[in-house]
Amino acid sequence: MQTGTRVEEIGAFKTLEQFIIERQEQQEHSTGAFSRLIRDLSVAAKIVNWHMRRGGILDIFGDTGEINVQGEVQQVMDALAHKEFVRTLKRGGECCLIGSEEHAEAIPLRANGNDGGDYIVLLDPLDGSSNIEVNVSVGTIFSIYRLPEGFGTPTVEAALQKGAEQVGAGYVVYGSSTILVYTTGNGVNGFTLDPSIGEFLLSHPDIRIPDDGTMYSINEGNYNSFERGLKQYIKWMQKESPEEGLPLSTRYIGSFVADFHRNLLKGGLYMYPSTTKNPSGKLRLMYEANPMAFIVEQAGGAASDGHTRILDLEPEKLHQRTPLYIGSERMVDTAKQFLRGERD
Ligand code: AHM
Ligand code: MG
Repeated sequence: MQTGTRVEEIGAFKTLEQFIIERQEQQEHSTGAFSRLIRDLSVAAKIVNWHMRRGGILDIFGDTGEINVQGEVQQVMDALAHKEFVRTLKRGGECCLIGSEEHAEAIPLRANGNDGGDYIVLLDPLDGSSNIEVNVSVGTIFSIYRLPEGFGTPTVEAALQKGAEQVGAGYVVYGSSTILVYTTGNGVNGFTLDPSIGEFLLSHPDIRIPDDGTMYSINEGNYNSFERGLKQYIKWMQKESPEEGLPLSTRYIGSFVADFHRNLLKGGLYMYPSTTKNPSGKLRLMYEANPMAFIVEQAGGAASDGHTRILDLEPEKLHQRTPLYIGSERMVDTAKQFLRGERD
């Protein structure tokens, strides 16, 4: 990361647009469609950011009174973020199908035959939205697939591909600053939105997650419903044992994007396991676990459901949930050893 850069040196940074075009030029047969899709997603993120920054004043924080497909109370900003992403992707013309946390069915954008683009976008338009009212960071998560051959008019089946098939994935954190991080399978790069010029600037080139970390993130209020191996692992992390680098620290914001972003930069492990309330875990495979798993692996980390690599899971439904252990490779490995009962 470039630190200590003075404001008058803003021109020294590469913009997201410049970065995308440079990458595109390196690919021989590129049509530019994928670059335009990333551009469209970044435009939608800027619009959502615009709403977020004015939310308190315009009184658009709070809930809509509706329950979404997840059985959760929908926030006004959830609905607004969903609308802005759908509208921008539709206008952009590179996306043929959207799957969103805020919509029960997949949304086809191709009116008929071959109009429209060849990419499928699955997204959580506003993750952690219950935190908005108290001014805590929230985010957007997106996952991109290519439309497989043979789908003239794409249906949800076209989107049900393994995470390993993703051609791109990213997230945006709307925090103390707004940062967009994405991968296309060639490393991970982060861009900070400069509000004065309205551009995402390359602030975090080639992000690598530390192999090990000192922080773990989990909702420990659910402790009594965790499986035995996980309880043992947590007790181990809390041990007073300086020679083993223990105890570790807990950091849990309750906004997956924000917890993930911190762990990606500093090293750490985020866990949302199976609980009594959420036996299959809480987070959604297709637009939360898969995209973050793609990113973390590209940064040198790991993601598992406790036993299987997230990117190898076979999806069955758009909104299916999965237990999730994601972050520094060594921490994910240790968690798996405890879950298998190999350590106590
Ligand atoms: P959401 O997509 O409906 O916002 O739910 C996902 C969120 C994550 O951002 C966060 O890590 C988790 O739910 C928090 O859940 P809990 O309150 O059970 O700890
Ligand atoms: Mg979410």
